[in-house]
Amino acid sequence: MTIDYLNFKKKFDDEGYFVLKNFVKEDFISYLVDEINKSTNTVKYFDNSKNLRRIEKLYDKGQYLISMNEKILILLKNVFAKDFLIFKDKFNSKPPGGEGFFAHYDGVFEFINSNNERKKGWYEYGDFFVSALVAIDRCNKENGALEIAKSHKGNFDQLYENTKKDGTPALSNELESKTLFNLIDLEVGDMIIFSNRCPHRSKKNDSQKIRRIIYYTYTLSENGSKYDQYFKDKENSKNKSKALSEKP
Ligand SMILES: O=C(O)CCC(=O)C(=O)O
Repeated sequence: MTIDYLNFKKKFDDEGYFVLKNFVKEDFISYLVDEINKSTNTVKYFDNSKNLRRIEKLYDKGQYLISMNEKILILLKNVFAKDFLIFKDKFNSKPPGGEGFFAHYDGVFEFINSNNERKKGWYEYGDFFVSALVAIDRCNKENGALEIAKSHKGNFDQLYENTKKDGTPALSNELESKTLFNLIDLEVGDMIIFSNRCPHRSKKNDSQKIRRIIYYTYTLSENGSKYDQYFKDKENSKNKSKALSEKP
């Protein structure tokens, strides 16, 4: 398969995101799922019905998880001609009936740190964030696939004005109603690469089957790794409302 990196870069510059079909094969995903299911020393989140909804700190918990990160790093280097480092990582699981996610930017929220200082979300760690979302299951309208909009311009303060300013990066209702979202159907192993400045959301899973994705986020390596600092700050954050899912 030849990959048209220039075309991806153009799409990213124009829209803030692009889709890469068949990034990994189905058997790779099956091994990955085994590793996720067996992973330990991670952080797990459950919803009110005790369904597993998210696992964090897992990108280095198995050879396929590690390989996935390495493959994404190579792709990002080829597209952006820059080196990246993993910033944060999660596995999202949406069980049948599981709630969706409010429309939001990634990382555009304020939090209060352990010294009671007000901090600017992810912008404490950099100003360029790109995420890779890989489908573990088919993602479609019925099961709450990602809906994404063209990236918005602006720095933290400008983007923050478009949010609800409630400790989450949720978009204001006014902006959400004016924004055109594009639902992205994915087959197993397909991937979306997108900027944190792309508004995105997803609906409830109305199907009978689970919908799972991997969601790794990257920062430029020139600023050094922010991974440990991010998770430490997240743990110590005094924000009351950290949840994006409609019923966490
Ligand atoms: O899993 C989804 O449907 C969307 C996830 C998302 O937007 C997020 O975790 O920031």
